[in-house]
Amino acid sequence: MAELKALIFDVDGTIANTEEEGHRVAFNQAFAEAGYDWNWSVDFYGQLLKVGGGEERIYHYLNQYQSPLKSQANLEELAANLHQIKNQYYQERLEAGLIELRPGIKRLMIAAKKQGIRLAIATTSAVPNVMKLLEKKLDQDWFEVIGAGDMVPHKKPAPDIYHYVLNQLDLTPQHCIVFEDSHQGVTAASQLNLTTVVTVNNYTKDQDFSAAKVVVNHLGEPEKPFTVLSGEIGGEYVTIEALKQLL
Ligand code: XBP
Ligand code: MG
Repeated sequence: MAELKALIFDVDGTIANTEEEGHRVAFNQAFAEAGYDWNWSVDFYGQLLKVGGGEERIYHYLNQYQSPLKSQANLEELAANLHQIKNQYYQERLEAGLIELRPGIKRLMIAAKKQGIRLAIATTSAVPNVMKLLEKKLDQDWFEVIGAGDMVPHKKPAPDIYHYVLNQLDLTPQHCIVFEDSHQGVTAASQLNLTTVVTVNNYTKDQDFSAAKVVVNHLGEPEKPFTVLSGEIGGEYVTIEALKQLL
């Protein structure tokens, strides 16, 4: 059994349910501010989530669903502008306390730190969005490495962001456990043979997680036990001791 030295967390959908009531609503606010009557419903946004990265997601939408605009505007520029506006609205929502951490996240991070296990972030999301979430709900100083957004050439499902984080930590995959919520995230981590624990959410619960070690509904708390959906993990909520058994 290898020694557990670091926990690496995805952000959106894993640390907090940021998508449905966070990013999605902020995208719609940005469209309205820019004078477009587009509205991404909860279900439609689920389809758009297959495109990682907020700017890339807008560009994909413009290209696929608003193609007459192609002759009137530079779609790349428009996507970049709308993404900037959306990020302001998203950060306002974080500031207003509208986005909560998922069960067990803070508890597990505190337990890891007490045992000298290092913490890192590996996300597709833009750096300022990640920083604002950490500032409001956790503590930026807890994280030795924050791998985010455009720090790497290719976003998840490419493994680039995990390469980057492992390099910065100067660790090999066998000493780390990754936390993800999506098929894209697990695909990114599994290409480096990282051991992955998945906490599903409404958008991801039917995805293929065959490359993950364990799939649970959430990390759980003493008063809110988890449900194991696949794989094996002991106890009623995810603990550092149980994670050590996974390596
Ligand atoms: C989630 C994403 C992101 C967010 C929006 O990635 O796909 O694109 O929806 O983020 P992960 P930005 O779960 O890997 O963090 O607008 O900040 O890009
Ligand atoms: Mg995610």
